[in-house]
Amino acid sequence: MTENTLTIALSKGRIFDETLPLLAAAGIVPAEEPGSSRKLIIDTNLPNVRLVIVRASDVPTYVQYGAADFGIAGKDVLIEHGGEGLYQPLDLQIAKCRMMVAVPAGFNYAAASQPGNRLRVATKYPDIAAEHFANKGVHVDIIKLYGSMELAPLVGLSDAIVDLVSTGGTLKANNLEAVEHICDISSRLVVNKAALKVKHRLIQPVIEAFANAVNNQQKAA
Ligand code: PRT
Ligand code: MG
Repeated sequence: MTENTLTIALSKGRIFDETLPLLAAAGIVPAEEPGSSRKLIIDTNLPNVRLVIVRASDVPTYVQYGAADFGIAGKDVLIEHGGEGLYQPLDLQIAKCRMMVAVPAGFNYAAASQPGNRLRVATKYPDIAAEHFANKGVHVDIIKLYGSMELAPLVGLSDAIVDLVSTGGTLKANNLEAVEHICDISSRLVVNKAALKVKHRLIQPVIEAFANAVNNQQKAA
């Protein structure tokens, strides 16, 4: 953690795309597109600012340990990470989606999820799923998966899944239906607590530029 440089942790894909306008508002323009390059460290137009490209679920870890000063992570990832060592000053209102329970079309979820019953639930989000079903008084066997949750109920691995839904197209294509809304998800700015103190002069203007850009986007919407 060099005092006069800023390292920003981002994931490829939707978060990167939706972060570009926010970075631009803070005067930061990446030198290249991570999609078109295999580089994991990307320079920017500013000599003291660089981006590191990591897995979406690894962003909080890089920031927690100060390997990046700040980053952008989905609320889903932050809940599972726990948020230790991180400030979360801003909801960026990007990469929005919903955490849902889904089951095969026609499955009688209302009957299966009565308090006292037992359900097998496949998910990448064991903490979120466990809390949701504990609140309902439903016993669950959580089956941790790392992707393609939609497959699990189709091949008898689970009764239900807990996953993110945005358009609903993936559920539909696999003959599943959303039966319960757990929470709304968007991406947050996460800042290393020590870096916020030591590099306040560098980080504070970026937080303010992001906040203004988010406000302007909300007004325009
Ligand atoms: O892909 P990788 O394993 O590296 O990581 P990741 O899947 O966590 O990363 P990425 O880039 O796919 O997602 C990053 C973040 O985007 C997530 O942490 C969420 O906060 C947010 N986000 C927003 C989403 C979605 N929308 C989303 N729809 N993340 C995933 N999805 C998936 C969902 O899991 C399901 O498989 O898209 C599918 C459903 O989409 P629809 O449009 O068919 O409903
Ligand atoms: Mg993905």
